Amino acid sequence: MRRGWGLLLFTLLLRCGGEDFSSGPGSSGSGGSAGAGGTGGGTGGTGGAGAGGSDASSDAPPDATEGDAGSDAPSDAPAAPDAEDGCTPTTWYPDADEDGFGRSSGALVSCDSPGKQWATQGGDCNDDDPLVNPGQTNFFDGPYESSGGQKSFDYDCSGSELGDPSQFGAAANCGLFAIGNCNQQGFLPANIGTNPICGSKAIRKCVPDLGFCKAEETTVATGKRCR
Ligand SMILES: [Ca+2]
Ligand SMILES: [Ca+2]
Repeated sequence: MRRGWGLLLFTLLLRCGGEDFSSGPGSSGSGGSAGAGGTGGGTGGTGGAGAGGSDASSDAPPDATEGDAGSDAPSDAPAAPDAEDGCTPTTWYPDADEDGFGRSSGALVSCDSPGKQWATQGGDCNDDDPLVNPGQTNFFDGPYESSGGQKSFDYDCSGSELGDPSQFGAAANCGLFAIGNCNQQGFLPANIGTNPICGSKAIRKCVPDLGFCKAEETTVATGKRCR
């Protein structure tokens, strides 16, 4: 009889324990899933908040982005006209004699020409005479007068006076020492500009005469040309 109670008690304990064990893992599993759910809920809550945040941020940034884009567009807009202008700053030189070369002083920078008496090339050393400029390639046998009152043959504004190579150069000395080479002729100094023979119309020619080299001077219509 005591054995029978023992079995009954054991059975009851076993049943309760079985339920506990069978439900333990189950409830533990569900508890785990509930826990996971709880975590998920928490995460979901956080996610919700995140989603809410992302919603909030998805609203704000687009606006902000659009706002930025909108603010970028206007800020880009002023730059566009500049590009459309195609403005190329150019240096303009005052060109009073309108020979295409201006004075180096008084230049200004502008996209458009300031007027007829302005040139894009400078270096004109005498802006009162259209024959005088850095582009001059001709030679002249008469001087021009600079602004300082000096006579000059520097028509190309190079800083020196070059003689026309197609004409005679400077006259040589005749006399006793030129006997072996008594056939030269050239321009005598006129001393008008810095090159003594520029503008000279006096030619000296060496001529042999009785064993001596004699000098003969003549005047020519066209003087020594220079630039
Ligand atoms: Ca000029
Ligand atoms: Ca010159």
